[in-house]
Amino acid sequence: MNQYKKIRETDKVLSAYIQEESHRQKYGLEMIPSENYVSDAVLEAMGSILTNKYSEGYPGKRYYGGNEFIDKIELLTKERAEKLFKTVHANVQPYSGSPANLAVYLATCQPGDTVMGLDLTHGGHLTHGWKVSATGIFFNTVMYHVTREGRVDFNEVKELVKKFKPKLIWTGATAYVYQYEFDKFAEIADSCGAYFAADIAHTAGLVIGGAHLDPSPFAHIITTTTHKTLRGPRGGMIMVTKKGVKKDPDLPQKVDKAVFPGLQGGPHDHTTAAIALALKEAEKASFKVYAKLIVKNSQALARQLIKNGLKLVGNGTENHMVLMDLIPVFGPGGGFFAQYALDRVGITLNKNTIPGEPMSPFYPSGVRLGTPALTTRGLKEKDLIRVADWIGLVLNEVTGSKLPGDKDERKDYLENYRRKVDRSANLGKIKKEINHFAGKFPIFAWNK
Ligand code: DSN
Repeated sequence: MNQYKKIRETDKVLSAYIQEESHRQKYGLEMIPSENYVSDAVLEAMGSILTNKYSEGYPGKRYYGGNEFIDKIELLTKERAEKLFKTVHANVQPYSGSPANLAVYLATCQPGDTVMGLDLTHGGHLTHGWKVSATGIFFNTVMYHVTREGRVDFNEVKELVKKFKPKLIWTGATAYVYQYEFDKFAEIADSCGAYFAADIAHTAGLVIGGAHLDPSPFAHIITTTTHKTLRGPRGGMIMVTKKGVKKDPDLPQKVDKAVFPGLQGGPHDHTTAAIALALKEAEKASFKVYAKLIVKNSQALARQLIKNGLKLVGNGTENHMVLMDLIPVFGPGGGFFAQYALDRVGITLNKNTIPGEPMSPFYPSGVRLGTPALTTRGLKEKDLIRVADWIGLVLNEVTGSKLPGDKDERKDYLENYRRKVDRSANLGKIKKEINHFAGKFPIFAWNK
């Protein structure tokens, strides 16, 4: 294998680890809904000489010399982002989603101001004000929730807004199976004069691919990571909409100041270039096909999981992910059992809380899985039906495992569980089938 030849020549130990991970990525089924595979072009940009440069500041206003070409790259990326997301300003420097979101607080709020976001255990994100995040420590955060069906409880949102009059309201999630209701949030935020920020990290690719509602007419600010459905490098962006500039003409400058010098130093120019490439790929007609197929695949997966007797939050999905309620299979706190057994056969997903979670984020009662990465590899609806059948078989194999209520008992129980799963001949057989199946798909099937 010639891939990463120089790494192999320089560091055999590291090279072996990378090869192992590369093998896992090729022969397994990657179903963590926030993960994806990038094109070779994006990968090349990430590994380019652009990593050698420092460029604090913004195009035309840098603190170091030698930035004439970096300026061109950043401007190109910014223009592409603004066009694709229909916004008037894009900052493409955030290192990832969490710093991007923190910059929004810095741009719009003072420490101690009241902000609102979706509760983490109901599918929200840490940076939407969760208590252990800097956003929950330095701001007065009020959390809204979802109903049993997993939809945002807008009656609650309205009441909370009336009572607490937040300065900033977030929408967006990490575990939400419906389209984000930007219009409803906009109406509520406008009623109290709050900034409305849409964090579309999970759905950015779906938005520009026409497979999800568009936040640009509704939100003042849009944040996103660039590595999920958008299929770029690990990075982040903050965009200001026309509506945002109407509310606050200085918002673009406030955002830029918050990112640098507020929070970050030099931007990662190799990442910026890779974002430019991902955005270029997202301009192609085939990206729309990919985005729509992600949703179709996820709906095919959901239907077949239900056919196999499994319970899904919301009984299906409107986007790229499915949230499985495993209480009927394992009782409360059984997400780990599913994650571990599926990992063992090569299906990677993650344990996750479900609405009304009876346990905790560490021992949640569900799993979250999705189709962006598999869609990038070229899997279609019929393939997802097969995948759902394997998931059904694996869960059948380990059904009845139950998380002990007594914390001291848990360690031994979980160790025994792992041993049983590792030794299972049936699971070993399924693993071989899955490795064979996954290995037939290219890593990136959308080169045209
Ligand atoms: N880690 C991301 C996810 O998996 O959804 C959120 O930051």
